[in-house]
Amino acid sequence: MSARLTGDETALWKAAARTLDANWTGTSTAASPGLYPHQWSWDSAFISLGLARHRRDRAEAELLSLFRGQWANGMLPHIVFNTRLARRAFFPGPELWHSERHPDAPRGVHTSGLTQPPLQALVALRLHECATDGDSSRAFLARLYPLLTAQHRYLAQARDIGSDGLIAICHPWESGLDNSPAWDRPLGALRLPPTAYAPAQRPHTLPNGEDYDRYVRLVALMRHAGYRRTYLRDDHPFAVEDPLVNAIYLASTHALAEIATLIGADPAPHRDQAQRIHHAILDHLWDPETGCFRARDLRDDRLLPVVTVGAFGPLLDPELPSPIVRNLVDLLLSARFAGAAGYPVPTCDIQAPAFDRGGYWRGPTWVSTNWLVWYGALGHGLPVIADLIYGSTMRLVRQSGFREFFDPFDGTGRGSHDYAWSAALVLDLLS
Ligand code: 9WN
Repeated sequence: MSARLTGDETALWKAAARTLDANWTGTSTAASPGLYPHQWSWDSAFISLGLARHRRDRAEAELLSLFRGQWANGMLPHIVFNTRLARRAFFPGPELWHSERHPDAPRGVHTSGLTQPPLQALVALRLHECATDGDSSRAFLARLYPLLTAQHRYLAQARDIGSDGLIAICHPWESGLDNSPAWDRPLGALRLPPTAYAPAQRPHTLPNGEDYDRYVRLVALMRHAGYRRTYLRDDHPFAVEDPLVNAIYLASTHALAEIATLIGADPAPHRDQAQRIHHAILDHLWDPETGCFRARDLRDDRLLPVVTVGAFGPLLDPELPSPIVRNLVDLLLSARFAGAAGYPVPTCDIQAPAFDRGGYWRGPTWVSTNWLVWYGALGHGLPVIADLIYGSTMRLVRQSGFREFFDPFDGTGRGSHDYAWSAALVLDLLS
């Protein structure tokens, strides 16, 4: 803990550390006690950032534990199941995915068959930057590097469905922003076979039953096709290029180049790849008419209408042209986002018809997306934006605790309590 923290901040720091301790399972961190008892991919990356400030050994263990679930084709699954828990501890559990029947899936561990935003390389580099023992930290990076490059190779080979340098999500869960209104149109266009699975019983009521049913049916299609690359490219009905997912992919590709340099490997292929992603984000996801980034539906080659917090993802691109940075700052401060929210950043444009202040990823503020925009703003030397988001995030957790998500107008906490990434990212912000 840093000596410069105020009394209030020290109390918050200790509460966050206690939350991470309580969610520690012995080998990794449960995303939230009760609701999400397993290890999720991008949660694990965020959590590792917090652990790095509190229990360095656990930060490394967390990432290594996640990569135990990596498939032989490089795919890093979005859930690694805790096998010590009852099979019914979470729906959908291992029985939806049948990873054990897939030749590429690891033995002795059950996983999902989808992935999530590839934050791990960015996080691994940040872990190194805050390490006190440089040699041991470099040894950790050297151990992780082949796993990270395999993860990125899978994305470039299997998920560049549009052949344009970007990666596509094949399921809303892969975005991490499950029920974002950005996916309403492609989800609504699906003609899906019925499923044997009943809609899940969830402690909070969102996303609604109909959406949830579609999520499960989309998984069934992928599973029946053996999660095959050619099926995903040619036949799978849901394929969307999202600006937040691709900006994370880009930032992690830059991080991979730096990690390569640190451990004496060749950074050039990662640098080339980063250039390709940078240009593709601008060419395919920037809408000059409305001055914002939007997701692209590859199945009808159109930009999706709703503007979400994902529009600010490209701030993670260190080479984002400054006129576009200014556009994003104006949009962020406008009445569509921070200008009308007491506790920014809402996850959907407040003026969009789909905006819902209590609707999970359809409007509420989340600590994870706040952290990403804060980090991007710092990278572009935007202290006013970074301070605004820092202040709003601190007020949220002080007022409502480490909740899963928050009302963007009055800061009311919603969803799960003791949500691990909310605690972890506060530790990172305070450090
Ligand atoms: C589906 C674990 C995960 C997060 C996602 C969040 C939520 C799961 C769910 O919880 O998703 O994978 O059941 O809704 O949307 O971002 O990784 O915390």
